[in-house]
Amino acid sequence: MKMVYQGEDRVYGNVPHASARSEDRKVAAAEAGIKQYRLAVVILGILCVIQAAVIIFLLHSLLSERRESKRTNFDVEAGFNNLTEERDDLKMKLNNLAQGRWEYFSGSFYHISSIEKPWQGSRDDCLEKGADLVIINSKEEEDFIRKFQKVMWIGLTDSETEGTWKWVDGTPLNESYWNSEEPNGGKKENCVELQNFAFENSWNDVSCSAPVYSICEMKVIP
Ligand SMILES: [Ca+2]
Ligand SMILES: [Ca+2]
Repeated sequence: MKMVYQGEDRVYGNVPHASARSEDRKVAAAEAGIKQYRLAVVILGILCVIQAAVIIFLLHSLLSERRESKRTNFDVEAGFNNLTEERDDLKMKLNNLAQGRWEYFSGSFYHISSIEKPWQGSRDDCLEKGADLVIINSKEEEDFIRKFQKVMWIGLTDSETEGTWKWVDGTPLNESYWNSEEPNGGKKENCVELQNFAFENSWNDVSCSAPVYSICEMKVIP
């Protein structure tokens, strides 16, 4: 009986020892599992960050490409519109050249009106033809216009500021061909006609409302 108890003691004495080892193994296995789980979470986190970075990079590239593409399209469209405008302008000028009597000189065509009008009305007629009242830039151009032997409006006025003469394109007067004692009209004479065509100094300031022939200039070569 004693042996039995001893045996039983050994048996009962072994039970907690084996159980503890089993528990240790379970704990170790659980810890290993937790470690693996943590490692997996960290790796997953890193992958998510990399994926997000790749997506942001791709989106940025895509948006940049689209912006660039839009800009290119806009440039092409603007260039096309400019060409269309230039073509229409040339068409109008060619039509007017074909219809009227124009003379070519040094990069421009010139047309002399058949009726006398005030300065502004004459200018409007020139603008309708795709031209403007003549701007005289050189002695050669002054001589060319004098050879028509006609009293004509030119594109020079001091209507804006008395005594400050400006051409119709807004440029100031540098080289002038005033007749002797001209300009002499003060505030009553603000527009200029080529009057004394027999002489190089042929210009006269006169009232803008006077009816006078005019000469248009259409620049074709800048
Ligand atoms: Ca004046
Ligand atoms: Ca005068």
